[in-house]
Parts: sequence; structure tokens; C-alpha cells
Amino acid sequence: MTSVKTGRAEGIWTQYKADFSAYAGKTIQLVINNPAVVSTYFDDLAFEPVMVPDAPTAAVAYSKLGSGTVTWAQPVFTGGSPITGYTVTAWQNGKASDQTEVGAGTLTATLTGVKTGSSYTFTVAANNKTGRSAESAPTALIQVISGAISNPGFEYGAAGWDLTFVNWSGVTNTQSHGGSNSAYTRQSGSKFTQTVTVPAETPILTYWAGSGTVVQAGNTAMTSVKTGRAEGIWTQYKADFSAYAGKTIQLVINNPAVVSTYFDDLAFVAKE
Ligand SMILES: [Ca+2]
Repeated sequence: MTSVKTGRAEGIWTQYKADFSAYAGKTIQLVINNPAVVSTYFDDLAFEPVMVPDAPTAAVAYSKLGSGTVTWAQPVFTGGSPITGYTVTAWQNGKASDQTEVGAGTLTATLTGVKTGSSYTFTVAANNKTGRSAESAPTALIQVISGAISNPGFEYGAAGWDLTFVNWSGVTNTQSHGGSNSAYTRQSGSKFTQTVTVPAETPILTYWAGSGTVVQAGNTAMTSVKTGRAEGIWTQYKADFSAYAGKTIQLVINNPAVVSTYFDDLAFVAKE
């Protein structure tokens, strides 16, 4: 059985719990087994009633279109009863500012009651028939933005992006065009992907890159041209996504070259 810590510890002792609800009412051989080579003690076993789940883990938040989106992982310990749903809360200065509920099978939620320009942390709690878990560890503090691209400057790590790595790539603080971080692809085939709806009024994607970066709508490579702006190692490019205006696409930042490159500060702007 999977044992998880209850959070209680006394001296050399740590309390664990294991969910035997699959065997409720059944007669089993209860075995206490030491799988390790080292010696161990155990004491004070008890069966307890169904309880609230543990808190969800790995909560990550990002923002676009004036809303906040949170993703998380289901807790390992569900309290001996199935999770019935999750409660997601946006926090500002220690106060709950917005909250939404989603069903048990959903591990993401978008909160629309947050304000563009304001910053929030988010927590997630798991519910079962007994009640609500503790809140998860809070996400990073994120600012709610109006743009169509989540985390367009990579200031919140890779939140909001799906990454495909051929070799080490990711978000780095060794170079940035704006803020403190940028995305880095080390080798051909490394990609950053995000589902976006191309804004009808602002369908021109601009971005800053080192060298050799290509943007794609799904598998279709878009033609990037220089805007004429350059700063240090950075050159600004633009690509016309107006053929996809109002449509939801996979926006892919792809490094087609063998050499490494950086990119940063994506935005959809109006056609000139
Ligand atoms: Ca940045």
C-alpha cells in the first residue's frame, strides 16, 4: 500500500497513513514489512474513519486575456474516499479575491474574477465527501495580463508553455531582453508550444530572438522578418498570423538550427 506522511513527527517517530478503503469490510492479512536493509521500529497502528484528502501538489499559475489559469497534480492520499472536485482560490494581500470549483477529473481551472494589472497567488484544495483539504502550497505571484500569450516574457519560468527538448533547453536567467529570464533552445528540434487564440485586431506576432528561431502555427512555419529594432544580442522579428485571426492554434517557437538561441517578449500587435 502507498504510505504518505500525516505531517506529525515526534523524536525519531514519523506518523504515516495508508488508504485501505479498497478493502473496507473485507478480511485481509495486514503485513508490516521492512523493505530496506536498515532496521526500523513501528508502533501504535490504528484504523481511522474516512478523512479529507491531502492538499494537491505542483500548483502552477499563468495569465492571459485578463484571467488566471492554474494547473496542479492530484494528491496521492485522497482520504479513503474519491475526490469529488477541487476549489481554486486567487489570493491578493492575504485575502481570497476569486474562487472557482471544478470537477474531480479536471486538473486545471481559469479564474476570470481577477483584475488585469493586479498580481495574485493561487492555491488549490481537494474535496471529498468528508470535506475540503488544506490549501496547496501557493503558486508564484503572477500579474494578470490582457495579452493573448501566457507568460510571454518567460518571467514565470516555463509556466503556460509545453516544452520539447532535444538537448538541454529551457528558461534561463543568463540572457534576457526584458525582465530577468528568456527562453533558450540549445539544439535543432527544441520547441516551446502554447495554445493561443490569435487576436483578430492584433494578428501580428512580434518577438525578440538571438538567432535562428522560427515561429509556427501548428506544423506550418511562418515567415519572420526583422522589424528593424535591435538591442545588444537581440533582434526583433515579426510574423503575420492574420490568416489565423480569431482561430485557436498551437503557437510553436522552434529552433531549426544546430546553434543555440534565445528568445523573449512575444506579443500580438496590430497590422501597420
Ligand atoms: Ca523576459
